Amino acid sequence: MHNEHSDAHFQLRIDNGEHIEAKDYMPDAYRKHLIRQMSQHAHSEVIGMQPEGNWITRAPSLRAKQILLAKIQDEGGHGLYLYSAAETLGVSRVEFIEQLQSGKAKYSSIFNYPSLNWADIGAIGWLVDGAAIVNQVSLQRTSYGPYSRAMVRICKEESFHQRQGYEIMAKMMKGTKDQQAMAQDAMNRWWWPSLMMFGPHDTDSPNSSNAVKWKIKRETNDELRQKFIDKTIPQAELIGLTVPDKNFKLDEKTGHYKISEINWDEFHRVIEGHGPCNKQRLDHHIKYHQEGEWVREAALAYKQKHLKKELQTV
Ligand code: BYC
Repeated sequence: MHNEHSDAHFQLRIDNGEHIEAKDYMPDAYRKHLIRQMSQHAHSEVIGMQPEGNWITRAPSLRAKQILLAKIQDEGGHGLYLYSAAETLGVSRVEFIEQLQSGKAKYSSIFNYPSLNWADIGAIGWLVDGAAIVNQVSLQRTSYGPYSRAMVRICKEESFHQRQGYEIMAKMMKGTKDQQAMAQDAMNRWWWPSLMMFGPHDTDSPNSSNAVKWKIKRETNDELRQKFIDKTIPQAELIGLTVPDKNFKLDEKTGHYKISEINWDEFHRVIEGHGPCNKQRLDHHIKYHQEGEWVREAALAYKQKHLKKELQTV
């Protein structure tokens, strides 16, 4: 029999497909790995509200505005579920925000690209949420219970997000020549960065071997990227969009599409802080976080007042 507080017992539980819960024994490295990944994930949801928020006031109809508002609000909610789930690992929300704002913690590379026009809102929903959902469906079976349960809720909303983006793209492709050109231009700009969302190739992914051993990742970066490619290329073709890759080809034998090599220099530049919008995204977060200080103070004062009252009545 293994000691319940041993790494061997922990690995046995993982191998048996059990969920690990907040108060269960876990190796320090497992805890650290999750804190890193889950907080990055939460930051991505929240920072991801910015490129879309840019178009709320300029949505082309009331219907489009309502849908976009609801979607962005969902993303804020996803951030909330994920921060709460990550806090069960012993790090506070305040610390997570400090790590984000100081540049110590990452968020998804994709949100460092600008949203230049309405077609970009279509491309973000279709491609960015589309890539996210492939990853997140897999994460529903991740080994850490609170992360897995957060993912189940998030996936329900994310599939609606993907569809709203695809609907925008399909509508523009049925529109005027200018609208079609806008949709194609958005596809050209968002296609490659969306593929980068899955992270480096498996052979260049330092965190993958532990993630797979501990069943934090149920599928690898390359496996998930391939799923996304296979699903998305036929969707593009169906509405008349051209995939911006001269070499992409369906391999009839495997049923998988082959694509050109991703520009990994660009990926590394962006995750190291030198993408087109890294500074803008962080500056914006810091500014509005500071402006919201009074709301946090008021909420805390309200909580303390009521706690005092409760204690007096005990
Ligand atoms: N961007 O060893 P690897 C959304 C980093 S939001 C930035 O493969 P790992 C939405 C990686 O962190 C949902 N950094 O790492 C919201 C590592 O550096 P560190 C977004 C990246 O963790 C609003 C290094 O590269 N989804 O849907 O095993 C509007 C080596 O990589 C990226 C998530 O956040 C990247 N793309 O695998 C619309 C998914 N890729 O940390 C939509 C959750 C890699 O050692 N995260 N890096 O300094 C994951 O599934 C995994 O963390 C990753 C990377 C697949 C991203």
